Amino acid sequence: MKVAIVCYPTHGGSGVVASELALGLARRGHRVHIVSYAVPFRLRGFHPNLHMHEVEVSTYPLFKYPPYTLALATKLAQVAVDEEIDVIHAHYAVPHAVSAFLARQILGGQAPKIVTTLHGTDITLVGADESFHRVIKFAIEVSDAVTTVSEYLRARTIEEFAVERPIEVVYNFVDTSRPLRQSAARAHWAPRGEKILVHASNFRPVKRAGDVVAIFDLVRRRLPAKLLLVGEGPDRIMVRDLVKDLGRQEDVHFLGEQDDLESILASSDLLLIPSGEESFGLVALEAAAAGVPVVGSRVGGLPEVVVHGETGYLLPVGETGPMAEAAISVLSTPAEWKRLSQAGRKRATERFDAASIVAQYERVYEKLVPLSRPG
Ligand code: GMT
Repeated sequence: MKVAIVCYPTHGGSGVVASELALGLARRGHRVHIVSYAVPFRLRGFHPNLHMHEVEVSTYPLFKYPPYTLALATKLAQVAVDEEIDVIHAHYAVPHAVSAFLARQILGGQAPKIVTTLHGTDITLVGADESFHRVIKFAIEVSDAVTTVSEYLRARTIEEFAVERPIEVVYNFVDTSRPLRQSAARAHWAPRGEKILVHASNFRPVKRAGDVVAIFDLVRRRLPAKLLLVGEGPDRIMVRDLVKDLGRQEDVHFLGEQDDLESILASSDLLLIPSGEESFGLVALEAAAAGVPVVGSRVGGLPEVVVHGETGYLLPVGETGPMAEAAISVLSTPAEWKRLSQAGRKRATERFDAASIVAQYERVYEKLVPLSRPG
């Protein structure tokens, strides 16, 4: 099978999932073409069966907004013809699924099939915006197959867009066969055996990074601990000010964007994810796979990833006090920490492993592409 994967190249979960899917498909012998405005960070370097196609957008004084959607559609049409693509797999509806549709219209009868994977904010935030609503509904309706990353997101998509077409849930995944590597984080940031709490996000308001600091402050009053903040985004300055106001500068460390999140998670004791909205929460799964218990909010698709009381604790959005109590209890009771850690790793391996989920995507493609096609 020849697949073109369209995704964002950034550190967000949709780009990570698309990149890991590309690697998984390539390992299984498919020819995979990544189409994006830059090489996704997980795909730098050489990977057999994997090919990069960077989209460039021409600038012209008339363009206040460079027309990326059109440049992407043109690139997809070109790659589809040159590489005899069977399936275009668009990750994130805006604008990827729309550009894929345009490419299909350009190509007519010879066009590849379109699979659209909805990731979350393309439905819940961007999609709910009046200026995009109709075009996203259209892109969902005209795709040959649509998947969502959780049951929650499937239900939300049907409700938000009143779509009647079938939508399949294909969960996000982690490669649990990769050996766990610790980073130098523990020795460097917690030399006296302090507990390490970690938060990784794009620091947008939906992540409620202020709550992360509030929870940590309560934990720190009760036990020696450090907080590692991974990622960049608009709320970072607010968070830095909050840390200062609370006098926690010594204990909170801003790591910025990190390519090797896995090893930072593997060096941590607890993940905080108190988001106001989360269709899946990929980092919660990555933490569980690394044997790290999770404390967060009971919202969106997170309960499908984190089992309350079994692999972590989920509490109502904004309840930083109870979240801190849960964190303190987990961190100060070694048997409890171990129980959650082992159950999280087991669940990640059994339910969300790359091998089975990549095979599930393969089946989505195979339903659309006649077996007789070459490749
Ligand atoms: O908009 C974002 O927050 C980023 C977006 C992304 O591109 O990573 O996150 C969404 O997709 C992830 C991968 O499927 C999910 O794990 C996240 O839960 C989802 N974010 C939200 O729903 C807020």
